Amino acid sequence: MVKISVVGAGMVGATLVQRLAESELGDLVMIDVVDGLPQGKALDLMESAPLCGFDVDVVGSNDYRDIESSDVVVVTAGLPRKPGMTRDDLIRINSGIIRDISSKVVEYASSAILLVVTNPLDLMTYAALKYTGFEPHRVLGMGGVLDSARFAYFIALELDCSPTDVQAMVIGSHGDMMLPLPEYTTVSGIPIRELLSSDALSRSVSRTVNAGAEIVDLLKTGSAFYAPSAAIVRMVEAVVHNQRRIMPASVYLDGKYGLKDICIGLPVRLGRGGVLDVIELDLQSETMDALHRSTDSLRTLISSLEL
Ligand code: TXD
Repeated sequence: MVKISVVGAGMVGATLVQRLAESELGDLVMIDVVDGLPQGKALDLMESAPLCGFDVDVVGSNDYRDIESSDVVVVTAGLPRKPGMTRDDLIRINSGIIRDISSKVVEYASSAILLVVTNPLDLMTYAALKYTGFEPHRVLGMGGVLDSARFAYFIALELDCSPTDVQAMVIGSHGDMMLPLPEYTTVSGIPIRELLSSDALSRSVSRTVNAGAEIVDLLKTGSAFYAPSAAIVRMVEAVVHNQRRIMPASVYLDGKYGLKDICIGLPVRLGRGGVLDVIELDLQSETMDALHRSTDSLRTLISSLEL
């Protein structure tokens, strides 16, 4: 049986475990620092098994020994940015959390694929890669699948069509500098520009870039978790079932796109070994420039990590 561990039993982590259990992708372990939280959520979830009809184990724990021999470890642990906290404060706190978790993953699940969800995403993916010392194809971050799903949904709203018919692509850093790519976005194979006016397209692009903040403003406390957890499931499923699916992920680059020693969102082929390869798109020159600008700003933030 495949074993999947999820670190962080908060909104994203617990919703993810529910989705994974209900799709019977593997046996599940949910870890958190808060005593009783993962145990309580795991028990509640297992009590739904007779009703929902799934037959996998869900264990909640505060002890990393329980992640032993996991095939996939998903990291959703971290603090959200709070009032008064600077971006650098958040980076320092969350990278400390990523460092602790990385050492436990190395100790107990040294052959796992490590999927990072904690924000700021591209930096935390890079930090996890450095802290674990894992091969780059085994460490990746979830950002672009969520951003692309949001872009697809907003396009579907504009077109009044089924969101499932929209194939959208968003690359770049997971944040304000993300790059929704209309030239790689289609609806049932039809290029998006043949269906949507440029005004409607730019509305969809800007709503996509602000989508995380739109949810935070509505919720008042906390951030999105339904779509993020669904995006993580797609990635975990691609690994566990060796689907070789093509989707954007934050990945380590060693020369492709003219970029080195950085993690940023680009399309990859995802399968059992993790990142099977990074797909090189023939980007328009302004998009390539924008991608390089966002890696420049990531690089300045990397200097605030204690690596
Ligand atoms: O697209 C994406 N990548 C994202 C990222 C989409 C949505 C949320 N995104 C980020 O995921 C968000 O900015 C946070 O950094 C994480 C988790 O978000 P969530 O909404 O689940 O946060 P919660 O509900 O506060 O849960 C975090 C949990 C909480 O239960 C803490 O007790 C736990 O993390 N935590 C830890 N667990 C284990 N080990 C350590 N060290 C630890 N520290 C905190």
